[in-house]
Amino acid sequence: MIPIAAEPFEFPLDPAHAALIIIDMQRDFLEPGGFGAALGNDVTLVQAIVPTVRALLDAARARGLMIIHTRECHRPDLSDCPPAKRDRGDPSLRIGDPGPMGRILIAGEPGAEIVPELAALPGEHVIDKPGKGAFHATSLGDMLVERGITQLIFAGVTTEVCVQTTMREANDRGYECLLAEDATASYFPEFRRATLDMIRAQGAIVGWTAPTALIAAALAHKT
Ligand code: TIU
Repeated sequence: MIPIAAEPFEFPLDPAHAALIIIDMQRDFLEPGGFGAALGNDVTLVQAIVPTVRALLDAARARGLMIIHTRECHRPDLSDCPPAKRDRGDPSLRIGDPGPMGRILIAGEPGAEIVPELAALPGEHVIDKPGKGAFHATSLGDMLVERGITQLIFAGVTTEVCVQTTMREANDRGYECLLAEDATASYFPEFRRATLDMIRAQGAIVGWTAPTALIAAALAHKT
């Protein structure tokens, strides 16, 4: 066990049973012309974390952790996209509409791909998910049980939507969840801050948070 000086108290990292899960670092959320921008957001805020997520990914790769990348996207026929999701709000482009990076949030289109700096390597897992949470309607739960994973280290976007939803799903399933504070971002900085606070409040009611440098140092620790 390698202690990490996390908030609200020490996180007991057990690398043999820990996985890194990087949530939705896709062009559709990070680049102009994608889903995030179509919802009216400034994507520069979420682009900024790419180097930090990469540092965490490199540390997890060096340690030999199980690595999971998720992508929020839908089948081309939209059969896994509830109308309640597609019709919500007044976006400039809806899920499935043609945009500058192909059809918005559709599997196989350029916009649904993970940004090149964080692309999965052979042997890493890529999970396409139709929901905000990565456990809903995916094989993630079975995959983690099969590998004996008990701890999840989280990074990605957006903090209060897909990251928080997945962390809550994982917490209810009994996983110890640690969020890398500076490797997650929101289109709304105040939502990111509030999410970090609510995750670790009430004695880590959802999980822990720690800076990437501390997590990377723990992963590099030889025990
Ligand atoms: N991946 C993810 O967070 N999906 C979203 O739709 N996030 C927003 O903040 N819109």
